[in-house]
Amino acid sequence: KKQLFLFTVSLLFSGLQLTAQNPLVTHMYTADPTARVFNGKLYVFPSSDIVCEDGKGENGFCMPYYHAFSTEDLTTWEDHGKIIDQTEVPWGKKDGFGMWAPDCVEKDGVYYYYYPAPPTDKSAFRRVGVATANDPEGPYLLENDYIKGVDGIDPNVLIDDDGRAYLYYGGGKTLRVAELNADMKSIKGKPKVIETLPDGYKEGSFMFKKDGVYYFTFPHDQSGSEEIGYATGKNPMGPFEYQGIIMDRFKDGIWTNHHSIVEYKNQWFIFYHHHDISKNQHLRSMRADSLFFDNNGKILKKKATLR
Ligand code: FUB
Repeated sequence: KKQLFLFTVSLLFSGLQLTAQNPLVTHMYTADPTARVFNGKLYVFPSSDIVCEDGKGENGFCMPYYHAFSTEDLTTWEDHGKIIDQTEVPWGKKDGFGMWAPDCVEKDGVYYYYYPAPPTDKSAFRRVGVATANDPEGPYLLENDYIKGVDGIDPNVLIDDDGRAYLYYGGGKTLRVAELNADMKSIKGKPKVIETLPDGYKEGSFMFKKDGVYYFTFPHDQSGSEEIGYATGKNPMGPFEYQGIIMDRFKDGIWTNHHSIVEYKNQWFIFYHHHDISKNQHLRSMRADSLFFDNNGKILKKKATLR
């Protein structure tokens, strides 16, 4: 099922300053948007919030499946429908409602979709699974088991210029990184805790590389809601030096924010979420805004364009 949605954001695109409307789609709740450019299109892979019933879900979230979205003009969005459902996860609880923030990357023509889910073996709060496809829109084939040695949420993958791939993930107060093997479905050695970041709860990290610099970005909470901050380094596994805040915390009753940063058609964007349709922090909507760097590569702080 394909549907088209119009959205407008405050962005500088193809030389035009457009004033437009966030959130990006309104026919369903979407959170944790990971934006990626594949084959000239901008794809977004969010998680999905639904209303929790009968005590389902965790931490107030009920998140049973993933959709994929794409656009070519940042105005018209196509919903490619459900690409993975919790009931299909071979190693996952079938009533888990715990399909939290995902990521998708491409290597040698194969699309690798990384997602967290609650395992039936109860060995962890979340494990991270991999699904593969020949097209970003699917169909995806789910691996029979989760990635051994990885225990956490919010997987994010960087494929470096030399072809080596790194898996970042979080949970609790720490963010971790492990190098992926060439199969993209297993890790080399033990994950490493990323240090030299600010104290407090951290999750939802997103790594990108620009002009040879590794930008390690992450939601961070010390006082009841998440701001998005970042650190930079010269190595994908750190060390990183904390640089400051990209987006301030919201002060209107939502605890989470979760973002990704991508360049599309010579403009950088930050994708994130807010609860501005529902006013319920467990029913979020994905959004986007343009993002800029100064001449020294520092990210200019972004104020969310709330409507
Ligand atoms: O969406 C569920 C969780 O909330 C995500 O995994 C976190 O990053 C936060 O957005």
